[in-house]
Amino acid sequence: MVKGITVTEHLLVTQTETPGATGVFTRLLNQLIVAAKIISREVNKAGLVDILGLTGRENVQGEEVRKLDDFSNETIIRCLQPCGVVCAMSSEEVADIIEIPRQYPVGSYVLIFDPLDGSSNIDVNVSVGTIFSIFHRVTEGEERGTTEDILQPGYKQVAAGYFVYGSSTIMVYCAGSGVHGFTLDPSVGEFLLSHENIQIPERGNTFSINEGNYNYWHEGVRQYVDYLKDNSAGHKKGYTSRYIGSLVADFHRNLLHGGIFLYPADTKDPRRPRGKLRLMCEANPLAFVVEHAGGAASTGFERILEIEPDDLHQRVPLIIGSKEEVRIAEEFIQHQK
Ligand code: AFP
Repeated sequence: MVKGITVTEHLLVTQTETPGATGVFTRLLNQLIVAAKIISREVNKAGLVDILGLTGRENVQGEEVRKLDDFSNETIIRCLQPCGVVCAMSSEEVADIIEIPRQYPVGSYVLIFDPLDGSSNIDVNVSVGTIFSIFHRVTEGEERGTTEDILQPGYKQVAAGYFVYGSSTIMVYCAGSGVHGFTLDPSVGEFLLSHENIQIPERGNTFSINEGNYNYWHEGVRQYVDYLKDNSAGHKKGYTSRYIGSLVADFHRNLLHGGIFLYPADTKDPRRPRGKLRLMCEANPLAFVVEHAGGAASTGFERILEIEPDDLHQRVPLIIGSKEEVRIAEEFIQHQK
């Protein structure tokens, strides 16, 4: 497809080629894109809040000032709820399933999202993002969606992707045939095709992990990271470390240039022995994207996309990136089982 076409045009062309497509999926993604444009606008203004003296709960227009993660969450819900495209939603910010109110029609899809991933970085101008995952509903007979519709293994995703609000705002999505990237041109307000059919290099020399947790890792992870840093280990090229602390931004860099991101299980916080990142709204969608781009995503022991979820906010260890790098990491981790 021609570089520079809008994401809407790209969706229309690819969906027209999909047998049985009804247009509902295109409408869902379009609504999500509208929400992301609104969030992007607010993220870009985030640093102005203090300059304008908006330290209380109200801004100059007398409107309530909300935290950006709450704002992003509400924006996505407001853009999707009334459209009749989803039967239920789930968000990192909301404990329970998000139901569709009775006054609105329900649709045949389920949307799971992390509205503002990396939000603790906002104050210091670091890139943040929105991650999304889309499934078909599975319940029949129920009018509204239920938890059963949300708790599906990642291999059943119909589409997934993310937005990064960084030096530019970009969108990367995969609906089953290729991973495509679009960059927001703020002068025309459109996402334009900038990265068609992204393929992650099979090897990469970047590793991304929070090394502050070294003493809390299991032995296999420690040995793996020691190996990456060992100049005498016979690596073709030396490894380099890059860790932003904003999953979408770390993931996006490694997707384009190759490399590996790890957030392993650790013993730092006994309340989350399975790691920090969430299966449904972080690991699954990025695993779907990376596999379609030729990479891999694992817990160290199993493929992320095959995990049968048991909780909306289930956490998992995440090892994701270039296929060969993930394989080597698994070898170290499994060896220490
Ligand atoms: P926040 O959304 O609270 O900033 O968390 C970000 C995140 O979920 C993910 O985007 C990062 O990769 C990871 O946590 C960073 O965690 P550490 O600060 O423990 O390294």
